[in-house]
Amino acid sequence: MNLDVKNMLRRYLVMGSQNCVHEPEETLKQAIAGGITAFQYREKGQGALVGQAKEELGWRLRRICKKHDVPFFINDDIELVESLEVDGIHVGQDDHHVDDVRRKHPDKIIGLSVSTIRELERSPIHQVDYLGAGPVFPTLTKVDAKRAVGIEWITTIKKNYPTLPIVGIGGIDQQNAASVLKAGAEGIAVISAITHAINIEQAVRNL
Ligand code: 3NM
Repeated sequence: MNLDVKNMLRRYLVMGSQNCVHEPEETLKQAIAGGITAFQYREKGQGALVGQAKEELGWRLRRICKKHDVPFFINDDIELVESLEVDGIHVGQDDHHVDDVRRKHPDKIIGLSVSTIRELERSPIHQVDYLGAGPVFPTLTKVDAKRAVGIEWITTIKKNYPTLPIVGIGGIDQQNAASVLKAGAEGIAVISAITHAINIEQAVRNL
């Protein structure tokens, strides 16, 4: 397992069954063939599975990641940290508090989403291993997404926390991915540009 967080963030697929047009397992396998460097199971929003069905799909996806040595993150749902044997946990501003997550899981990789200076200032940054910066561009995938912050937001975070790894998220596709990296992000986190692609493997390669 590659525990270098910066390399992990390079091509980070975020996905739940609600984002998929193909079978989730098939989508993940093809994305791995295309070269994703991490996977986040984010079963959230309209049409998302809950309870046992959520856990069962999580385990099927987890097994695929294990087989290919791809780091597996869970979005917010700390109930599943043990049962899915996750490598890391990603939380948003309205999710479980980073301090609690860190206390309960001192050895896991923890990522936190930040969209504004205020969020950055009031977050326990010293407790996290990376920041998710977004939405960089407008996105239709997350209905409650904030206003697009632009690549300048990545530059601003970098200025404040030069050594902390950053992954950009929101509206990233093959046309704009390079600009996110150029602004200083270690990687890009993507949902629809991968999950909605006709050829998923090729879509990941193009990113
Ligand atoms: N979080 P797509 S934007 C899950 O800004 C998520 O924190 C965001 O989907 C944030 O790649 C987003 O299809 C949706 O735009 C990303």
